[in-house]
Amino acid sequence: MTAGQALLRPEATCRSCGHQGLEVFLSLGNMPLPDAFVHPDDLSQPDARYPLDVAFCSRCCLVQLVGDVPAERMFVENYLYFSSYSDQLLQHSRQHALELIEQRGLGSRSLVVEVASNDGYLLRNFAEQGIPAVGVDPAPGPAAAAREIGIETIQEFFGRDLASRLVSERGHSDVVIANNVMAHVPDLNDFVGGMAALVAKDGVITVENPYVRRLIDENQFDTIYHEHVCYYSCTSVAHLVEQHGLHLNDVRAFPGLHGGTLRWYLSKSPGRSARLEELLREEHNCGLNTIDYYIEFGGRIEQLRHELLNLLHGLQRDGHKVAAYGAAAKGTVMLNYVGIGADLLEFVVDRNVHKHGRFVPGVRVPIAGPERLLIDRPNYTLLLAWNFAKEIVRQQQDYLRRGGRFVIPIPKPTVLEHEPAYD
Ligand code: JHZ
Repeated sequence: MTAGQALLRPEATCRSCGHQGLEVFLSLGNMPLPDAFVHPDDLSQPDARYPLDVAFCSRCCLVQLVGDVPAERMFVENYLYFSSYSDQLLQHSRQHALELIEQRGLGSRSLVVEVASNDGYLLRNFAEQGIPAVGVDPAPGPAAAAREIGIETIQEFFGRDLASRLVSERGHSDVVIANNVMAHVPDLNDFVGGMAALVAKDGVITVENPYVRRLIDENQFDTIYHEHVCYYSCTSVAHLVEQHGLHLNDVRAFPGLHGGTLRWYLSKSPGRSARLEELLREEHNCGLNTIDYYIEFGGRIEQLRHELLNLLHGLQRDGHKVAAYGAAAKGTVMLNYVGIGADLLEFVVDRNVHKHGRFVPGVRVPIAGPERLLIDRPNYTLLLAWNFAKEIVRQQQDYLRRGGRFVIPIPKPTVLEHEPAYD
């Protein structure tokens, strides 16, 4: 496929509406699994690689991957992501919980279920106030961490089966929360059908995910990886949930979270807010609901790839030491797609201790703790976790004072001269 062209795949079926004939607008090639950080004992084994082809459905407007990797391989065998490493995310989640408690009048007789509850980063806020809260998460490490802080966690994938078990054992849920998980589900209708079965007639479901419009507008191509099978807009969410008797009624935007997150509010009765109507209109007017919106994307990220490589090679030629910050899943995609390996980067640092001593899949760059920035003093540090730029730069004042500089890769490779403005 050449840049600026979409390839019709007549055999490919939309995960939401079943339409046959998805239009593939981007191929990132064969990529390793983004969270399969390599243990030193496994360095002699090659990384498993899978294609990353991204398509648009012209019927329901859902952007999605064509092709699946078994979910166990991604979320059970290789999942070292712990939500609690970001203060920003913790604050955001606490705010979300407190708002729900107040608005829904939740108390000791209520039930809150969070799907993909990870290490209990959000449910702890309900538990603290004595509100019954159940987490669902198939990843062993995060589920164990949640139980350690007293959050009841069912270590399974969520779908209709688990929903009906929960209903028969615990009754319907007043609130169902699904943050950064609806993008991860290959069988989307089983997942949304499960949420519809679980939520009470007068209950609410809140779903958060990065917004596909920001992904495209800001070249956030590194958030495209095997774990993320779908990329949502208000239009595609509305189509999806209608099939399950749910109504998309409201939306809120969090521009500084994960590169631009939307929170959608779903319930069993209709009642669209003015701000949702407005956003739906905007999506229509800007062309987000047509393949044309996506078609130039591949060309733009190819350009970004050249610019970033030139910048880093130039720094190296001038005798500078370069490292990276953030062994994020998106970091794996950035390094592998751009072709930044151990020849250019000395190491990647990350706060998540579970990743220390491992290597970034594919490019095999070693991962260490953030203190290495002050010990080794790389002149430039590529900020792979650019979504947390503000939080990370704030923590790294010593590194900056000693002359270190951050390079931000998107929307355009730039050496950061000031504190990032977005929040
Ligand atoms: P972060 C993950 O993607 C995976 P990733 C997942 N599939 C998903 O959907 C998104 O999140 C939402 C570290 N860090 O969150 C922690 C510091 O070291 O952007 C993480 O390893 N210091 C569930 O992996 C990484 O950076 C810090 O101060 O791309 C960030 O990863 C902070 C704030 C983070 O997501």
